[in-house]
Amino acid sequence: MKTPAKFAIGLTALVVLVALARLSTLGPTAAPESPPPPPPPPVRTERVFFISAQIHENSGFNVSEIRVQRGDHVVLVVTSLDTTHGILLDLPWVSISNTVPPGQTERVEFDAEQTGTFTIYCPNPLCSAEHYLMRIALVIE
Ligand SMILES: [Cu+2]
Repeated sequence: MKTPAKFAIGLTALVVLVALARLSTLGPTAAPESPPPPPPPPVRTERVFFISAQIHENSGFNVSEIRVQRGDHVVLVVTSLDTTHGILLDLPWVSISNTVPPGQTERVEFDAEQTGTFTIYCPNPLCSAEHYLMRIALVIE
């Protein structure tokens, strides 16, 4: 059986060993950790699309789909080749209705804030009998 004095010596030796073991893992030059740098701001890519519009009987919009990434800044440069057309876009975060007179060019801009597939329409119901077919799919990935 151990005597209290031997027990105290054994306990002291154990404490010293544990302390030495911990010191050896810390290393002599442990510098204080600095906080990680803040993440860079998201890159906002501007995507420009040149769109021509004419009555659907003569091919309507020259593009049927626009594909962008969420966060992109989208610019639509729309030229009407015959009568009044334009861009009608009713998104959950923005609504745009911009007519383009014959021979004119208009610029429409918005941010692609949510993913999904949306529809861009011609806002002029009188542009032609097939006005309802003038559509562009807007895909935000
Ligand atoms: Cu139209």
